[in-house]
Amino acid sequence: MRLYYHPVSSNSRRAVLVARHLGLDVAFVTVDLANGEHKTPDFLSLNPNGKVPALVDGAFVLWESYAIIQYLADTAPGQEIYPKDIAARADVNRWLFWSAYHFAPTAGLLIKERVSKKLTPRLGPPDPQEIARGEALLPPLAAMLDSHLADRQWIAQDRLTLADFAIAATLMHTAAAQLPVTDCAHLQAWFARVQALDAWVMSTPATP
Ligand SMILES: N[C@@H](CCC(=O)N[C@@H](CS)C(=O)NCC(=O)O)C(=O)O
Repeated sequence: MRLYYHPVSSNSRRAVLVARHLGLDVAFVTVDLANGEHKTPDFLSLNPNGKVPALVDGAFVLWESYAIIQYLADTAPGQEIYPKDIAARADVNRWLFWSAYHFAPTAGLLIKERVSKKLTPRLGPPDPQEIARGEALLPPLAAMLDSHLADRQWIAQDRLTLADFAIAATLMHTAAAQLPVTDCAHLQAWFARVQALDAWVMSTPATP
């Protein structure tokens, strides 16, 4: 399999973490976002949205990071991070959808303004209104997750699952995007657990 990604992309990081954790035979191919490689015809033929990550497995091409991590888990024999039991899987899926629909896009407001625009100047200067929006909308989401984690080690099923990798990936930009999550003690303790995993250590770029 080949995973087209960028080391500073949190959506990519989700897929990289899962591939590393599962020890899958995946070749990681960097897409040069700063120079617009993701908008070239070659890359658009893989992902017509012009975004990373994208996964190629033989003739099968898959985009959308959450679909990719589900697929990666389903290809790994004996994996334990994406349950087969219907209710347990639904519990994990619930958090994946929450991440995809609420948490990541909201954090993404701040990541775009404070990280992406720095890396890609053609995106223009930071927009104070978008920063204000992110700063207002993210804390209630973080507080909900924080309280969920008050008496748990992991987000779903009392064990490490795709939900942990999916949500932690977004937090890779906590410092650079000044995400307002640092006073959430339970969330921070859980994030430290994820950061201690080999998959996280192996996936961390030298300069985030
Ligand atoms: N919903 C998509 C989002 C992918 C996405 O927005 N990727 C960003 C990097 S984190 C990207 O490629 N941005 C380049 C662009 O939009 O021009 C997923 O989860 O894979």
